[in-house]
Amino acid sequence: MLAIKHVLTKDMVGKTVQVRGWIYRTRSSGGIVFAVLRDQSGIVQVTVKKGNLPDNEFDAATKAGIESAVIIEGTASEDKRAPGGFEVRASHFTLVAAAEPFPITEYQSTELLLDLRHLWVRSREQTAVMKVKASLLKGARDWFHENEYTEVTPPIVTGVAPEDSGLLFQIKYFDRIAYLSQTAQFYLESLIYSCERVYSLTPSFRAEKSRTPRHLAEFWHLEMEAAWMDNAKNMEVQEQLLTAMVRNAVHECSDELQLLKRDPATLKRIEPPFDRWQYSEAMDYLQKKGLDVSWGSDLGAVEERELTKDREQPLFIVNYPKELKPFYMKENPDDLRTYKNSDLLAPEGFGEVIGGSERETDNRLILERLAEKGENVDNYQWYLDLRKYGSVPHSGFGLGVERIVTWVCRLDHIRDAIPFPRTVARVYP
Ligand code: NSS
Repeated sequence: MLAIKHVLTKDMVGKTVQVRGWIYRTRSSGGIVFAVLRDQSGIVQVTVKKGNLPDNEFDAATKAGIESAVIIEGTASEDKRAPGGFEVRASHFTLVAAAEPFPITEYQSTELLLDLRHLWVRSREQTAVMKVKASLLKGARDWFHENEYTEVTPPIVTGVAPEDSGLLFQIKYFDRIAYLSQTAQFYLESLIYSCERVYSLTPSFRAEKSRTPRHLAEFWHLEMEAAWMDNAKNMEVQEQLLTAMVRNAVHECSDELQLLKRDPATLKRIEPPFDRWQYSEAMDYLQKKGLDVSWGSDLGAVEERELTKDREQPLFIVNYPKELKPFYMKENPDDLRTYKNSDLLAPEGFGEVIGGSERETDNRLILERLAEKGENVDNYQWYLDLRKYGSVPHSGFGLGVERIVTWVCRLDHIRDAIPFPRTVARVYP
């Protein structure tokens, strides 16, 4: 049995091959069926000609509709009219399982495709996105491994709210209330005292009520935390990691990227160091562009788009005002109004893909900030403990995997960066 992409070469011409997969499209004219077969590696045309195979197999081929599962034996041949320039001329056609009329046809509404997501994930675009995502993640894991980070496994059920507590999903946890994790950060912060450099890949949950093209209620979060690291080094890690991820995807998935109409050449040019702009510089720039912002304004989709739409390289925005960011960040001694943090914005208008910071080590400041937020300090005692027993400067960040996929694959909406998107409107299928 051969993967379809291995049939599509000059070397195979004239050889007998076996392929299997699902019928992608099919038409018949007279005594010939032209079926295009799909497997995980690609598509190939299969020509089934009456007389070249037993009659009952030819009959099966005429009846097999889209998404029927089949096994074909035949001769690999060159044919300029076939997609990819090659085809298989069938000598055997085995119908493994017939398909009922497939409910997805060429032009379908977004809603219908979401209702039929369990079937739509078979589409070539969705397959390509999943492959690119896997390749980005492999690039990340390889990079972390080469740089001596330990992969760790933090919990998903938690009692803390490191990010916006308004965005928590509450769950009934035996006879108590618990939350679905928004970030593994606090657990990673504990683990640096044993492993020093750690990372994790987990689902994170945010009860985002607004429908936007860049928010999911459940997303995959790639996070790292490192002891003895300041925010300058933290940003270097981010640009190196991101470049390694993109390079791996370009290397392994250039066909998939092209299928998604993303030119791999633009991604190949991603190269550190990325520019670093102070938050205040970003504000000046946006004001000059005519946006109604001033020092203290948050950067949303519109502002981030304006900052990045004409760029080919990602851009760091550093030292945000404290009001805009969570309580755990380290105060910036050069400007006490701000934290030692950064957001990394993807180019071409895509915007934020990573958020990172150096962490506050002064429990006095952390307690003040928790009190300001009205948080119950009891839930954070263990987090405060981390500063009592050999506390060290440390930093980390969180990378939104689907945000990266949206940019790398040039998708219009983040829901297409995950096979089963979870949003305010949808838990089915
Ligand atoms: O809220 S973040 O900016 N930062 C944190 O959660 C830190 N505690 C991470 C850390 O330092 N360990 O989220 C990080 C990234 C952000 O830049 C986005 O790329 C992504 O996570 N993110 C999301 N992706 C999809 N959907 C939603 N709702 C979402 N929220 C954040």
